[in-house]
Amino acid sequence: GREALAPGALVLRGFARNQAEGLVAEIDAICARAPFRHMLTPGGQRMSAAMTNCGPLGWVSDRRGYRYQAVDPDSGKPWPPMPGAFLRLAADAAAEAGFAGFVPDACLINRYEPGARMSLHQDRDERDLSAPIVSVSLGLPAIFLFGGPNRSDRAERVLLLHGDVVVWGGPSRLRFHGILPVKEGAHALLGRQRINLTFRKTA
Ligand code: MD5
Ligand code: FE
Repeated sequence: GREALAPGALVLRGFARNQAEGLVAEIDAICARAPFRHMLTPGGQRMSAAMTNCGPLGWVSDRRGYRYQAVDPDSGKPWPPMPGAFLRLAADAAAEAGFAGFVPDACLINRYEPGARMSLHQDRDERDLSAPIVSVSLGLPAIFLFGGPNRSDRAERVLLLHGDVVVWGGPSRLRFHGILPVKEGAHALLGRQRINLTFRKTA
């Protein structure tokens, strides 16, 4: 089913569920070459979600700030290529939301173990803010905080489950958002983790 969360924000419930095993196999291959790591915020805090990337560009954070770069700072090598199945899924989901021709150049992969969270933030490191972000939830459930254009706006809570895909575009592209601490649990395919793929057009 499809649920309009807000102008520009579309939830596609279970859109990726029947491809999840294939996606997990691709994630395993990616993290064999570019392992999950806990990046530091510019303020020096270790992020509780572990991250890696695939595609031409990857999101990185360290004491110098946030940015997209072609090289994994841990290995000095390019990020693993974006699997064809990732590109197709992202384009198919974006098309459902009216964004035909979405070709992401970055896929940030977030891994949340129980207790991990993501505090309220905006995604604004991308050059072209007219392109949507497509996010794919796998594994343990999470409560997504969907705020407004200002940090102080009250946030709505949205439960995201294994296989759910959300397209964040238009007026929802710059809303504040976050993830509450993931609850303890075990998922049949992914065990004690939630993985979120975020597809972005950054350049
Ligand atoms: C997650 N990741 O579940 C989320 C999914 C991140 C991040 O927030 O930055 O890695 S992406 C959610 C998103 C993206 C762009 C806009 C909005 C939400 N929004 O307007 O609410 O790990
Ligand atoms: Fe974000």
